[in-house]
Amino acid sequence: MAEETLFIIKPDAVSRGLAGDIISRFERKGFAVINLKMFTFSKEQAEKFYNVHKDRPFFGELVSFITSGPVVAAIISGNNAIATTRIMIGATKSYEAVPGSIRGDYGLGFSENVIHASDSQSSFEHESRVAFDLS
Ligand code: FUP
Repeated sequence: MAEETLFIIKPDAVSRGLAGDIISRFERKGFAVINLKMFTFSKEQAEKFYNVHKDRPFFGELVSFITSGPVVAAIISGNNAIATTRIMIGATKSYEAVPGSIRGDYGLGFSENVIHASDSQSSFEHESRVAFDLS
């Protein structure tokens, strides 16, 4: 059944020129790109986006990193999009993510971990509203 999800190519990957490769991996997998946007998060927008983590000790670092440069946000559609995209991005710590996954192939960081993807329908709805400035 077709489902939509959101991913955000983070500032580390955009600055390294990896956005095209990463988008291409989702296209080759069979997903359709429904919406695509390059922008830089404001602090307020980032705090709203990561609201679920607001009481965590790493919240400040997370907001500071995601606002540090341009990101590329995409909404994609396809079978089982939310769970399949989470498999494709790999483990949170890039240095532990298996090669073949996006984090496993492109990164070594933890907070700087290449890509974000929604982990549920409710996070997709919240995150896509914030990233695409929808009300
Ligand atoms: P993920 O869903 O894989 O992006 O990971 P989480 O939702 O657990 O964490 C969100 C982001 O916070 C991750 F991209 C990495 C960052 N993070 C830290 O920087 N330090 C931590 O201790 C935990 C997460």
